Formats: sequence, C-alpha cells, structure tokens
Amino acid sequence: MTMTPRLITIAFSHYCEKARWALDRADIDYVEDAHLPLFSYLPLVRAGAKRTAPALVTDDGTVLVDSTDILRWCDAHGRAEPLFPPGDDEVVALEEEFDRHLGPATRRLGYFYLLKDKRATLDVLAKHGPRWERVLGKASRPLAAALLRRGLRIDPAGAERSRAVIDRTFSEIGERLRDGRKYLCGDRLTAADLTFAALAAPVLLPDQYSEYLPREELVPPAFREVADAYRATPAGEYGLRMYLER
Ligand SMILES: N[C@@H](CCC(=O)N[C@@H](CS)C(=O)NCC(=O)O)C(=O)O
Repeated sequence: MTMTPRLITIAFSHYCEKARWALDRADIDYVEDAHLPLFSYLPLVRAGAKRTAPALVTDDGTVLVDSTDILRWCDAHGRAEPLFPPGDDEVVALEEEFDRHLGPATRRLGYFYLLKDKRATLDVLAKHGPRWERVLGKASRPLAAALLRRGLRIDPAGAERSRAVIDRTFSEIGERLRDGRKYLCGDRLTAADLTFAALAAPVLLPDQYSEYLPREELVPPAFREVADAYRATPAGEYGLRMYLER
C-alpha cells in the first residue's frame, strides 16, 4: 500500500525549510505534519525517527531522519534536475559544511534575538502546529525558552561564537561569488545553493519565509539590524536571490 509521504517538522525550523524546499521543487506530493519545538519529539519517536526534525515517512513507509537524505530522496523520486549532480563532490562538501556549521549558528543567533522578546516569540509559536500544542506552548513559554536556551546553549557567548561562524561562512561564500557566478557550483541550482539559502534564512529573514517569522512589526529591532547587515553582504544578496527562485 502506498501513502502520501509525510514530512514531520518543527514548522519554522530552517532544516525543515530545506526539506520542504526540495520536496516542493521536485513536485512531490506530501503532507506536512507540523509541530512546535519539543512537542516534535513524540511524532518523531512514534514514526521511528531520531529526535531531530525533519523526518520524512515516504510512500513505502521508509523513514528518512536527516534533511540531506530527504534531498537525495527527492533526486531519486522527483521531477527536477538533481540537487546532487552525479560525481560533483564539491556540492556534497559544501552541503555538509553548511549543515554542520552554518545551520546551528544561524539557529542560535536567531533564537538569541527571538527568545528575548516575549511578544515576538508568542507570535511565532501561535502560527503552526496542532491547537493543543499552541495553547500549551504559549502557557509554557518561559519553561520552553529555558529548555531551548540550555539545550542549544543560547547565551551571549554562544551568540558571539555563532556570529563568527556566520561571518566566516558569508565571507567565504562572498569570495566564491566574486567571479560573477550565479550559483555556487556550475550554472544551475544545486543542494549547495538550496542548503545555504535555507540555513541562512534565520538571519536573512527572506520575505518568502515570513510565515515562519514574527510579524514584521514584532521583529525585535536588534534582530532586524543584524538581518539587514547580513542581507547587504554579497552572500546575503545571493541567498535572497535563491529565495526569489524558490
Ligand atoms: N542534521 C539534521 C539536523 C536537524 C536539526 O538540528 N533539527 C532541529 C530543529 S532546527 C531539531 O529537531 N532539534 C531537536 C533536538 O535536537 O532535540 C538534519 O539535517 O536533518
């Protein structure tokens, strides 16, 4: 029996955004099973996945527990040009590098600014996931924020380290783009481009990601300032350009 693939997510997670982008691009029919942070554990464990979102339960019941595996599955089952062109080791290396370093850094910096602001946090928590999670998430916001802060080491020193990782990555990508190329590898979008743009989204705040962000007027000014600075860099402009093609 085949079923519609189910993507289990933390709705606003950038790794989940990466998976959604690949599935949408490959024109694959799927349903999103969206949750709030921490509440995501139950459906993930039930599906036999790891604790991290996203996980994809495919049409034959296979469970993919990592966003990179989901991208590869899209290549095998979708209709788009492959995100991993056969034999292109550079795409593989860049994608892996962004996953390991850029993703955790943008997540920490984004949470650092978001969690300080109660109204902005509540706005994000109110948008997706089952109603009971949103009600409970709202009521337990201080506890949930404390757990996230501890679990992800979201503090001023951590934020500074993450900022340095993002700055380094952005300047390396800026260097790469200096010869005027439109994409990181070759002349079309690959997993490297998609992964950079999705994982940079928490600091670029692309319009196309706005349904996962606090409403414009609730974005804390310090957060907006940081995002504006990243948006103005060559790597930031390029990330936003990838989003225009999303
Ligand atoms: N390598 C994983 C990372 C995914 C990841 O870090 N997901 C986060 C959300 S942004 C998560 O589910 N965290 C919950 C936890 O680690 O307990 C992937 O690419 O799928």
